[in-house]
Amino acid sequence: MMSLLNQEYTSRQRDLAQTIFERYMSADPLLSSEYSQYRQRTMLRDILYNLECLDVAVRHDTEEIFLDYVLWMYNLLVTRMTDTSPERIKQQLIQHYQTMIEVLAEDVSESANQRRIILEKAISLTKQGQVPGTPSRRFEKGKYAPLRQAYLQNLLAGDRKSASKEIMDAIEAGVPLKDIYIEVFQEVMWEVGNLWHRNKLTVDKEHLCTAITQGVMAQLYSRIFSTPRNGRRIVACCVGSELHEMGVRTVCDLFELNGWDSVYLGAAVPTDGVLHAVEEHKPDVVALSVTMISYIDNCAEIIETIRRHSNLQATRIAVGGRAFQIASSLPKKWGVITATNGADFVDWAVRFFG
Ligand code: B12
Repeated sequence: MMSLLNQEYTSRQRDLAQTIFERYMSADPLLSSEYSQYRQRTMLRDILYNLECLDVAVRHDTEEIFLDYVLWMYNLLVTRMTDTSPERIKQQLIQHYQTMIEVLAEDVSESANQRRIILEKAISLTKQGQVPGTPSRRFEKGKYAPLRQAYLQNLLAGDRKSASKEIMDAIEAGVPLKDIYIEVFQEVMWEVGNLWHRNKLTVDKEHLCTAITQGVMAQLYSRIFSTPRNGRRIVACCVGSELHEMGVRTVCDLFELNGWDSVYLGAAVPTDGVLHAVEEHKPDVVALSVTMISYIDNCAEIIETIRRHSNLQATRIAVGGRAFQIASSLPKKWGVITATNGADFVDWAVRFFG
């Protein structure tokens, strides 16, 4: 399996992961010959991450959090463990979830039953799992498909000058900035993610595509900041150890384009930091971005902290990012605003604030 995040875990979580690992390995004698020492080590880390995802799903009563991860993991392994057939990977994963059910059944916590139900669903979902085939359909459709394709090819070639020119020419030809952000940058970056997931693109290329796009975004600033100001302000950031900051940067740029002032704090802002920025800048809206589901807890904590402060009651709180496209019921449960992309979020702000 793949190691996702370098988290700090408690000794109880580590013990549990060790027990699951040992039982899993002894349940199927084939595994010790199939798994190299390296794979066994990364597997232990992945079990910790699996347990964490399950915990987040249970804590927020949102099984989609774990089930989305289960399918994503199956697809990832199929393209990474090329020495093992997709059917065998399925068997291994099912055996793994079964072992989790058995080990967690010995746990007497209140949520034991809920964990079992989610893991049983994970098993049936894995049984139905399809090997990923075709590239994402949205990327290849619509009037911006040629521009996306040309821009992506420049990114992959590491050609900053041509990537930038492609975008500047499109703007000169009348493509609105909003579409450049949502229809080109966002769609291309999502496609970069799909290619990485399907093992068609290496991590260095993923970083390259990100770095070039960040550079091109910066070239658009003179256009974005020239819109007349409307006196509104947004503070925006990623929470926990979240590194995916292009989404919330897009949000800020689109708000700037619509006359707002944005205080863009970037990646991985701790709770105290968000609170300090909100107290200092007194925004109309604070926007919290989460991509990796592990940071949903951090987001919930920040919302609670802001709400505890009586002087911040007027601040509207919004959440968004990939995690809330999966856990789509959470924003309503928490009583906060959400939107699936930056443009829809601006539309909400225009309706709400006029
Ligand atoms: C670039 C990238 C990275 C870069 C990020 C660099 C940076 N400076 O941002 C780096 C290399 C650091 C990275 C690291 C990792 N990544 Co990554 N990454 C991506 C990638 C390809 C693109 C992200 C992006 O820029 N998207 C474009 C923006 C514009 O879209 P967006 O974020 O969705 O934002 C829009 C909306 O969501 C919304 N929105 C966002 N925030 C907010 C907030 C509010 C309030 C509102 C209303 C709306 C809103 O509006 C935005 C604009 O329209 C994605 C693929 C994807 N599908 O997103 C994978 C992806 C997110 N990464 C993934 C993974 C696995 C990882 C790593 C774990 C990989 C690893 N093994 O190291 C680490 C984790 C790091 C961490 N702790 O956060 C997976 C996550 C899968 C999962 N099951 O969770 C993805 C989906 C790739 C994939 N298809 O498998 N990654």
